[in-house]
Amino acid sequence: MGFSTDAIHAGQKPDPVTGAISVPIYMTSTYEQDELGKHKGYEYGRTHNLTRQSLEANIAALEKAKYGIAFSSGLAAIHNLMYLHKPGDHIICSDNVYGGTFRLLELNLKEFGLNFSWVDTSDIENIKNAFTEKTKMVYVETPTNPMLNISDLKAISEFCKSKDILHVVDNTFMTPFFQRPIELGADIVLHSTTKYLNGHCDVVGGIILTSNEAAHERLRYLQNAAGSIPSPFDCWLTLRSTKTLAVRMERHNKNAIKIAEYLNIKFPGKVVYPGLESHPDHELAKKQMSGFGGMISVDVGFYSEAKKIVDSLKIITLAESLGGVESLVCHPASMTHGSVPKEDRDKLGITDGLIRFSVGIEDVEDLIADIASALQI
Ligand code: P1T
Repeated sequence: MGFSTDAIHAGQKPDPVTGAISVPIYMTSTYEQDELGKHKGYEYGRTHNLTRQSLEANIAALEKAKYGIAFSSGLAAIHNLMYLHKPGDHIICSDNVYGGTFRLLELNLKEFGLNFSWVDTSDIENIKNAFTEKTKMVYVETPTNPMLNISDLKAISEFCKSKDILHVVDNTFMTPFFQRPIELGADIVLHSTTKYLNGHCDVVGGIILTSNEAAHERLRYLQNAAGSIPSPFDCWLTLRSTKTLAVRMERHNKNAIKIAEYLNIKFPGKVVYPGLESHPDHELAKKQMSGFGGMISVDVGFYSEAKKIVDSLKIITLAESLGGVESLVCHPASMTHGSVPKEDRDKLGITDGLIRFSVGIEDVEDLIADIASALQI
């Protein structure tokens, strides 16, 4: 099936009782059992929910995975994933990840005995050099948040297979519409569904996708044990949103290309967007992604200049998060990546002059006019 056919139909059958086309929102915490020891496969809301199962099957089909496990947030998914480890285990991570991911792993889970190496995964030699006998996982964001660094997923998967360790990819920025890491050999994909998959800035959620039987079984057990489930209503909203993922992503991409080109005239050499030829991994991006997405970062020089611009934008809204139909702008150093130490931020390029655009699907002429007027103030 094609992507949109799966997006609209996978995981969803008309309701057997009424024929309702839209999957019902099963708002129930528990289920009647037929008799002691006999039930319909549904025991308790934390463990089983049909609206959630529909969402899981839907996104699994899009990522070409056998299984999906939906969570209450992207970070809940990442937290659950890390329960796969034991004290002493070592994980190699992209040095630039969402600030909240860094905070969870380096500032919290490290206290439970996990060890993390933060390396530039866009150069596989750095992964090879960081590998030790204790390494159990390579955790990659590509493109990274907010510097949009690109890692070679096929090469990393081959390395992970040769060492018998898990390769995990946070695919939030690309979505399966533009990039499918499991097809490139990754073991596990995860998303903050808060972003493009839900796409309307009205749900916080996460999901893990995998075809690895052992990882799936353990992660599902751990989710039930730890309890970070999404509400049936949030699952329904996200399921409704994936139906339009293809058309939204095409428009995000089209608008972002135009805005990146416009910004590149105003700030030559300071715009980071995988679709620009000036991006150091533009060729790799073209090879492993079928589009460049809606995220753009630009270094405007100083904090004062960044503040002036973000405060002056009118349509493009100053806010954390990304991936919604509405355009947003943020200042990563003080917002999304505030918990990354300043010297690390500076090394990564997350300077006080960096601003990040999440380009929405409004009329691009209006977005460019908004930026043009903010630059004139
Ligand atoms: O916010 P939550 O649903 O818990 O997802 C965390 C997360 C995970 N991975 C990536 C790549 C992300 O960008 C995020 C969340 N990011 C933002 C809130 C942000 O503004 O960048």
